[in-house]
Amino acid sequence: MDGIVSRGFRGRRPEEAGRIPPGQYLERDFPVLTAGPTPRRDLARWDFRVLGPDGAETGRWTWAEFGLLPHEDITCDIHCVTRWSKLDTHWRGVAVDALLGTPPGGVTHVIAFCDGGYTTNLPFEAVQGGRAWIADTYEGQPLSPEHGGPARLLVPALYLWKSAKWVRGLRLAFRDAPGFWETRGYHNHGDPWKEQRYTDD
Ligand SMILES: Nc1nc2c(c(=O)[nH]1)N[C@H]1C(S)=C(S)[C@@H](COP(=O)(O)O)O[C@H]1N2
Ligand SMILES: [Mo]
Repeated sequence: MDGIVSRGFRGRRPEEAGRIPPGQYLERDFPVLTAGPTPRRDLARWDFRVLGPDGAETGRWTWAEFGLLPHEDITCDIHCVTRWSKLDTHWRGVAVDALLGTPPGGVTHVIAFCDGGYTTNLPFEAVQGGRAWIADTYEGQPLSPEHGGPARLLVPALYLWKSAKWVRGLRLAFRDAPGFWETRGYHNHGDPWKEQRYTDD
């Protein structure tokens, strides 16, 4: 029997079928992938800001204010371009929709910015309509510093490099502006189901 079961499906549970994008393997742990040191920010000096295309601040929340915003429970699968996927991860966070409100006409992209200087670009639709959150809780615990605590962007539909850790805000933009990995050979969009790993994929 074992011999006719293909390698990729051995040991895979039925509920996992069809949930692992091409070229990915199932990971049970939660690897840490960070370019550079883990920033530590005093919560008293943390804020989350939304900036308009002109750079003007259109929204700002302190940590205390952010904590009072409506939070949602999120269960999602996450996919890292280094080929691990993790299923049914549980988060809590604030929907990006609730932070952006109604943006000015003509906005096409958002740029996430972070403590430590990391940035990533996303089409506006990718963070709209319940597709993205600012997550502060993972598996019932405050998000750990290694995984982006106190808060990270969570965009489960795209490779995990788009889920910026230690995120401090979103800048709305009228045009695209590739971020940290997008200017270092990674794909501009990063859809795991289309295997958009590298620039020319
Ligand atoms: N600020 C910041 N966010 C980041 C990164 C980073 O280096 N800095 N790495 C990205 C990459 S490449 C991946 S795969 C995921 C990894 O998240 P994890 O360490 O929680 O697994 O975070 C993304 N977000
Ligand atoms: Mo990554």
